Amino acid sequence: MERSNLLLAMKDRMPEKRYIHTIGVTDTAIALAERFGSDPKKAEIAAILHDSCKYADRDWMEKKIIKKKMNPTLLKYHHELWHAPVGAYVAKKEFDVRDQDILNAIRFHTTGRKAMSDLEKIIYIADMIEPNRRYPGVADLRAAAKVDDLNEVMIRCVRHSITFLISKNQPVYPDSFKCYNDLMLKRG
Ligand code: DGI
Ligand code: FE
Ligand code: FE
Ligand code: FE
Repeated sequence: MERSNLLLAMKDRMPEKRYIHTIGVTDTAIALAERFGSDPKKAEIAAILHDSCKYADRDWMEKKIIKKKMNPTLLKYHHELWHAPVGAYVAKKEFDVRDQDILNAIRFHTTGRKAMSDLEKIIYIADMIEPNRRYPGVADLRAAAKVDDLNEVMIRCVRHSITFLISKNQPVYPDSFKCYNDLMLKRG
């Protein structure tokens, strides 16, 4: 599907604010892909579709996670995490996305994971720093994203997410720790 058609489909599935976020992630992801030598076309599709299930019914997502044999650990953690793997499922089923890297970028956009591809990192980062995001520390992350080492940018972003969750007394999904440790251990 074309960019404009995918965007129209997203407009129907989310409130205006989330749609504006989606466009912000898309523009940011394309720019990051161009800068880091990743495929901007893949970044565009992954970004447009990344939050397609942000407002999906919770019970429906729970059933999909069970029925499609997604990681059952997801169900023990906050339902906010579910829109990412279920979004990857919807990208494949409803929007006919076949590219595994695009699907993984959607699937792991909230938690990250060990050994992420460049495209996965780009979507994770774009989601955190797109221009419409407002949270304490976002300016520092935007500045950090200007350095030329994608892994360093990713470390800053995932560290911010984990630290934020801990400061809010929230559990942290294991993939986020695995993501962080993997990047730290590979650091030159
Ligand atoms: O969907 P977005 O708002 O654009 O961003 P996102 O997909 O990164 O989701 C962010 C939300 O998910 C935010 O409310 C924090 C929550 N979250 C992310 N990782 C974890 C988490 N919540 C818990 N409890 N544990 C996590 O590991
Ligand atoms: Fe999301
Ligand atoms: Fe995120
Ligand atoms: Fe998002």
